[in-house]
Amino acid sequence: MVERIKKELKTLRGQAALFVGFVLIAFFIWLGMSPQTSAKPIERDIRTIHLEMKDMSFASDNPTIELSPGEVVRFLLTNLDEGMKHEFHIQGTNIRSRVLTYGQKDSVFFRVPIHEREYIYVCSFHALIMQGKLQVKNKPIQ
Ligand SMILES: [Cu+2]
Repeated sequence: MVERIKKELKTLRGQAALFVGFVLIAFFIWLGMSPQTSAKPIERDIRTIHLEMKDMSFASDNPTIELSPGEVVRFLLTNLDEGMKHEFHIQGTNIRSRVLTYGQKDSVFFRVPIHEREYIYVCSFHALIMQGKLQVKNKPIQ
């Protein structure tokens, strides 16, 4: 086996293969080490809140979600309700997702204000049953 590889390496084809191998390894090392663009650290700091729309609800029970004053959150919405259209809107703001059909996703970003308060999020089409609370609260220092 080793002999065969040695022989192979003496041929032009073998050397070309070796070269391609090195280039690939160098490329993956470069991918891992490449400096991050300025957008990446910011993106990483944003908390993502995934809300699946299913059975005419957000995440089964329209959860009350606590937000910290001043944070930026991303709501990731996925419509898993076959045959139903849903959307996501935070009342009293202009935060609104696209209208999603079954299987579609959308993200909206929300810069949480610095004051404690409560918001209601809804699907405007089914606001009576698809609504939950966002509570902007200072967390007690632990
Ligand atoms: Cu809906």
